Amino acid sequence: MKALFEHLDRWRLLALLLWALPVAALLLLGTLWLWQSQALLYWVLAMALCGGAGYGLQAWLIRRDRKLLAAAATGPDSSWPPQAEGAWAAVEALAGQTEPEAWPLNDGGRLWLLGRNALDTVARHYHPQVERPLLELTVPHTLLIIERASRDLRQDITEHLPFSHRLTIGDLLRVWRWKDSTERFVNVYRAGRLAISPLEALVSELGGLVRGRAYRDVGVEIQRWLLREYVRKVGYYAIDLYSGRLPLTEGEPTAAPTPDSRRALEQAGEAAAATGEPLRIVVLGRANAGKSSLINALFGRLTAVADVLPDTTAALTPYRLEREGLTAALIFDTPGCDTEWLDDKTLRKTVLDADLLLWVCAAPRPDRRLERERLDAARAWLAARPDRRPPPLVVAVSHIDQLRPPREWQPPYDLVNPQGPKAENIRAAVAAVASDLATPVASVIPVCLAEGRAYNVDDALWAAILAQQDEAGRVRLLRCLEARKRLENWTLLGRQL
Ligand SMILES: Nc1nc2c(ncn2[C@@H]2O[C@H](COP(=O)(O)OP(=O)(O)O)[C@@H](O)[C@H]2O)c(=O)[nH]1
Ligand SMILES: [Mg+2]
Repeated sequence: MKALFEHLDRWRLLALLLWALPVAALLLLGTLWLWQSQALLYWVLAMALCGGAGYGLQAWLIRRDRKLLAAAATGPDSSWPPQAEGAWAAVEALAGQTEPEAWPLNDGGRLWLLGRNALDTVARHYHPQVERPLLELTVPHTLLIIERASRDLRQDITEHLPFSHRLTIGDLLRVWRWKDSTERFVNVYRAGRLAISPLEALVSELGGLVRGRAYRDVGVEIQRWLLREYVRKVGYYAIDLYSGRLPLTEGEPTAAPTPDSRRALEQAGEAAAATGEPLRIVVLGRANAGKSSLINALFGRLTAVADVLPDTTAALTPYRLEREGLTAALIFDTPGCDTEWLDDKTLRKTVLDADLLLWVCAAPRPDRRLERERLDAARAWLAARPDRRPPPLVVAVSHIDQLRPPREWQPPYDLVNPQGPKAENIRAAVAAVASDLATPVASVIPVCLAEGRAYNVDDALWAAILAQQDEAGRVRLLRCLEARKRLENWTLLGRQL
């Protein structure tokens, strides 16, 4: 502005004034006329009304913008493991504290520091015992986080800020710079005007105050949003990285089967090369509970060997399950959890490799202490891995046809409003199993698995499995990412050496 005045000599200024004088006189004369015709009060009132309405509208617009910006904020990912919750809360807290005054957009150094703070917040959450946790991050990963965060931010800005494709950082900063220089000039102008026409000056002063604040508010609002989004984005990808979801190599982690599943697919007589990673459904329960029968019932034909003899399944046996509505899956038959074939080590590996657990529990065998112990052990192993999601659990209560009265078997039974002793006993068995195994009743399904008498498998049990499919998919993703990271570490090392 100073430079502008240097170029304007005094004569030019006078010419400008002469141009402006008639218009300025109009204001003065208008006020005089209003005064003379005693309409000044009405005019002031109308002015106040319009001003008030304008102010209200502006306030509403700002609130709406604020809401839109808030809605455009990055949120946590639903497929993150439980451990990520705390990390995300820390990122949100940091974003909430970030104010444009402290982090000017034109200061690259400060912005880099803000990004580092966000990274540090997440790193500290995952390595609380390390003094400088940021140093635990590898260089390629740090660069990858910043690259992803910037790419996302660019997309968000283009989508959510009107005219953002024409908006530059300079435009945003100018809001701040203008504030200072314009204020200085305006003050001079104000003083002069106050001397000429006090009332008009007062009114326009108020209007100016309102307009100026609203304009500045929008600018500040956008800057605040940008800064907070920046923090959230960096935090988001940092959590992604620590959750094992940000591998350095491209491609979907579930696109190819893991080495384990590849072997299982081959065992199930399937060409593994053509498929992605299948959902891994594991059937667990005591010997003779009906695990093999459950698999047969799901297939609708004899697949697994079901026997009256204590246990014929000595090892994990995979079968390829293909049914409408279900993504490609492998279903594993297991030895009874009360046999020597399924020791702690095997059970632990089995549940950590599972995306969905199907627990089969025989209704007429009331002692479920041992089952509960093994299930609780499995829960503890899963809980000790907060970087993974625990597989959902569906419980099938089998042998309900043998519940009292044993001779009666006339399905279907209405278990919501049980009529007669059979239905009542089935309902009681479901409640007992739910409480004995500490699972919600909704995930306990009564079934009959005897050959030729299958009941409730294709409808209720299948529906319960399908209802867990999405969650099982999230479990699978984290499982695959871990497998891939293990592979990646080796292949990258191989390439670098
Ligand atoms: N009556 C009846 N028999 C069943 C039921 N489920 C399984 N069985 C029988 O129980 C025996 C053991 O079943 P199996 O599937 O081999 O049990 P697993 O050891 O858990 O695999 C077999 O003879 C099955 O036919 C059921 O719901 N009702
Ligand atoms: Mg069996």
